[in-house]
Amino acid sequence: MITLFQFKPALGLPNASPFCMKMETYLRMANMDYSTTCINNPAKGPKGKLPYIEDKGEVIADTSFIIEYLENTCNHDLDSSLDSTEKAVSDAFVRMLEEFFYWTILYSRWIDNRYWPDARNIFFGDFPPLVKNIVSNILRKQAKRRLYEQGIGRHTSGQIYQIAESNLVTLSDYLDDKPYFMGDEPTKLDATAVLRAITWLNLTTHRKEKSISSSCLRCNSGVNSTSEVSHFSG
Ligand SMILES: N[C@@H](CCC(=O)N[C@@H](CS)C(=O)NCC(=O)O)C(=O)O
Repeated sequence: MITLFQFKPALGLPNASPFCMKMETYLRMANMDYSTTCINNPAKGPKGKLPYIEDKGEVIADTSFIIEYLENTCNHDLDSSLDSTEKAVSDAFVRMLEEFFYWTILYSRWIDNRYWPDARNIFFGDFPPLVKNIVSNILRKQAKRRLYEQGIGRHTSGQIYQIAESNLVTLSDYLDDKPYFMGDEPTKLDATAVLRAITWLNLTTHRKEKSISSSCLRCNSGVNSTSEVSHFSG
């Protein structure tokens, strides 16, 4: 049986990590037999990030490579109904969400002073107070450096939320009134995109971040219309 290694549930979600949510949703959508093991420290993973899986003694990290592995070994492809142009569009959306939108979530959780105290309590609540302060401050500095190196950390807070909003609008516009992002059937993009919108919606509702509320509402209708996928997220 596949074991999925991921963070424990947080923020009222099965997982605060959009990548862990994507992976577990994919496993559910593909009807695979799996169990989960919660770990706190991503450094324990083979690539220093979560999630990763173990299957028949093999350890695989990174959601893209995990999905590729599962497609090859289990002969199951959620995108089998897509032609090559549709696959290209889907891939571009996945990249937008994972390589671009992701950083705006990271900024809001780890850097924005308005939300950091809450995020710190949620993510480090189980640590003794001294360890909580030391570890969280080290990781916050690391997040700041990564955001700066990626480039998004050089923008103002307003510009970063503007990017988040424009990504959500793009997603919402493409979903339009279709049942799923790529048409009538759920595909890999639904596992990636809907869950990301839910992660964001959950945080913004929690934080009452007004500047992106209109996009969230639009995405919310998308999330509702793809409720079958939301259901897979547990
Ligand atoms: N490309 C990876 C990204 C995974 C990722 O960024 N995971 C984050 C949690 S959302 C993580 O473990 N970060 C810990 C770190 O960077 O130190 C995937 O698709 O699995």
